[in-house]
Amino acid sequence: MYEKYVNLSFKPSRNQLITTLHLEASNIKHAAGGVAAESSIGTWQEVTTEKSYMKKLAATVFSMKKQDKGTEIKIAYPPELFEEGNMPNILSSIAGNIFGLQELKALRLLDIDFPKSIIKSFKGPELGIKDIRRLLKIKKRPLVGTIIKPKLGLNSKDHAKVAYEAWIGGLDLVKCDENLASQKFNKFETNIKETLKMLEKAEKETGERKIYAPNVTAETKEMIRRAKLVKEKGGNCIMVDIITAGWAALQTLREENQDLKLILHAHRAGHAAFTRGKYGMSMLPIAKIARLIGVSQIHTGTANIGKMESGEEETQAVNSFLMSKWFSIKPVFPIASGGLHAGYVPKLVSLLGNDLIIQAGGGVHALGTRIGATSMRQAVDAIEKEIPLQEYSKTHKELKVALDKFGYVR
Ligand code: CAP
Ligand code: MG
Repeated sequence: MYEKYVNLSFKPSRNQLITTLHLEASNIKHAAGGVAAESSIGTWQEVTTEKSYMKKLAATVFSMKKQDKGTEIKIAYPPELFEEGNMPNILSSIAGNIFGLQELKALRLLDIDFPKSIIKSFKGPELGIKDIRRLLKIKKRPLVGTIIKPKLGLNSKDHAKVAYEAWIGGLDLVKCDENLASQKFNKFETNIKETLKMLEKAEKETGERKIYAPNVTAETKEMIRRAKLVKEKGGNCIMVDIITAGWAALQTLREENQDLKLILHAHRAGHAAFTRGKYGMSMLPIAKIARLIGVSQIHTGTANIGKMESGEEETQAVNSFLMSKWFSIKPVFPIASGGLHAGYVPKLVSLLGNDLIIQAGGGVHALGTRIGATSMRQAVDAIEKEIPLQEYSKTHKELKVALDKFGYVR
């Protein structure tokens, strides 16, 4: 039954959507056919209701390559199978039921190649890398930022004070943590009021533009309300947890952002539930989906530096996609975050390049926010001046504090 969805001599046309998957099963051809059937028009039985006019909508497995472990398969989908501009719908086919098929021992979606017709049905980022650099007047160097820590619990005034210390210390960006919303201890409205006041003060005192990324993650209508409030109060960025908020909500927020013109900071909290396991999807498809919908900057990992698992090659591949030319879809800023500190900056930049936002939470606030912030900025300055960190720390005390505490990596 499922084998009829496999045709290894099939040559997909350019307008087809192509997925690449890693598959493990005892009968590969049957399992691969099952994935193509269940993600397009088929099921486990031939049904009497099938019409000949709809067969052209069937997906086709056109490549099966044996790997050391498992098999890499490629599936071609006619674009008419999907509703253009509807990301949840596209994913409900290509990344929906298939992971639950009993005969599979592993199934991971490694990549999605969207055809032009589908790409054109999404707007992509309202603001991309170029817009962010223009706003900050930072041409080349990596951006440095922090996450307010403790991640939850500070009241609005203390939250704002930490942000001020971080900006005054030299950081470009301050963000809320992924699980801060509008809890009683720090309501969104007072958070915005107090912190944007501090942003203005820090900009005046440093003569530099700064970014504040408050977390608007909530029910969708409420997210829009919060995003509008940020705009009204003079903010330049909002953050959303794209996995827990969901793709439909992100599409709605992006639609609204056509008018708001805010930097859309995408946090990926929850991604590791399915990017790490035997069943799920890799970060590359997530990055493609997020860029297509229209985030401005997105967490993509630290190339196995720091506290979070993320392969070096994988992070490099995801980041280079985010910055690649993709029809008229703007390039997106990759963000490295998680267990980072000033001592890691040279290694991060050597692995991931200058078009990078480097964020450190514990690595900043453990030293005293202002000192930690300055250590991050000095690390980036040292790279720009091509001076080894240890050398630079001899004349930059905050960097020395960081290297003494955390050490550094060549
Ligand atoms: C980092 C962080 C980020 C994670 C996200 C945290 O804090 O704020 O959310 O880095 O991981 O809560 O852990 P620290 P990723 O700097 O104190 O580790 O970027 O991999 O999605
Ligand atoms: Mg966090």
